[in-house]
Amino acid sequence: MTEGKIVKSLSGFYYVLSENGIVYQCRARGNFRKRKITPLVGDDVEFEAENLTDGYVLNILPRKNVLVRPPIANVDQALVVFSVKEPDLNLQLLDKFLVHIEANRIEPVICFTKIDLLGEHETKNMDSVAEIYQSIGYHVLFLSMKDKKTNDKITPYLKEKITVVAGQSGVGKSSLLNLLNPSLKIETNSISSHLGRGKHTTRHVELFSVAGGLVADTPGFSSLAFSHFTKEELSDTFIEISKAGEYCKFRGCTHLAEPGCAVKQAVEDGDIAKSRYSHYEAFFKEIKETKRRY
Ligand SMILES: Nc1nc2c(ncn2[C@@H]2O[C@H](COP(=O)(O)OP(=O)(O)O)[C@@H](O)[C@H]2O)c(=O)[nH]1
Ligand SMILES: [Mg+2]
Ligand SMILES: [Zn+2]
Repeated sequence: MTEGKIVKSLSGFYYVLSENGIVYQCRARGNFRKRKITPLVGDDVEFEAENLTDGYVLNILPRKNVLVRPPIANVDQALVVFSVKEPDLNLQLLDKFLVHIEANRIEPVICFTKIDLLGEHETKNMDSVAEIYQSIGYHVLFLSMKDKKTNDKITPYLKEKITVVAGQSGVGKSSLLNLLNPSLKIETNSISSHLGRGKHTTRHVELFSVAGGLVADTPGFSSLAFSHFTKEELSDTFIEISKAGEYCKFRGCTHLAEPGCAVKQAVEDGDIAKSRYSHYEAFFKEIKETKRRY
């Protein structure tokens, strides 16, 4: 019996990458089937295979986490890709992605793309945006497909990790993966990821070997609904709000209108960015309204 990692799942077959770098086509066998556990891409498994095409997955090793959309286990990291232009940067959407990523206990790396489209003044603006996120503790990368150094900037983050790529359509996710691994030849500038969910495309999930790690070609966090969130979980996922919140006068302070709120004070003092706080308020409202509907 050998250990390996499922890198692709298609038509009842699981493709297991073994430690020696060979991929074995396997079927599922083993007691996890009785327990109704389905092997997922990203799973570490024990398997046996006498040849390349007739292997068996026998056991699924404990999972660190499970992402639902797309279905991937053991995700370490998410590249949160936002273009600074075309489409314009939307900080509320960025914070929404971060909230969902934090809730899944996945490490985000913020990638601002298309920086070649910025003028000098806009570059300064972007520096202050980056500072907001860096001061929270996030890694922020500025990337352009037209810059040869882009590859070197991002490669160190991918090594030995499972990474999903998150972000709106058109921000440059596919271009980025192609740059990192030209043999992938992923179609760029396509809106098919939206429209193609119907007839032909089974949205199969696959992990590609990129820069010594594994990267999912499927955009991570395709659903950003708050239906599974509680209001408490929301403040936990805003790292700096959760930290400041320890000093609020009341336990369970929502940081909206209570007296002695350390979060509101921190916003006033400029220690928490106004944009971040107003997105917290907006998401809080959204969660409240979602709950009311049920
Ligand atoms: N100017 C500029 N355009 C880019 C950059 N990265 C991607 N693009 C363009 O943005 C469009 C969308 O890119 P794509 O990779 O398909 O985005 P995706 O939908 O996120 O996968 C394409 O026309 C790319 O050529 C960049 O760094 N600079
Ligand atoms: Mg794409
Ligand atoms: Zn408070």
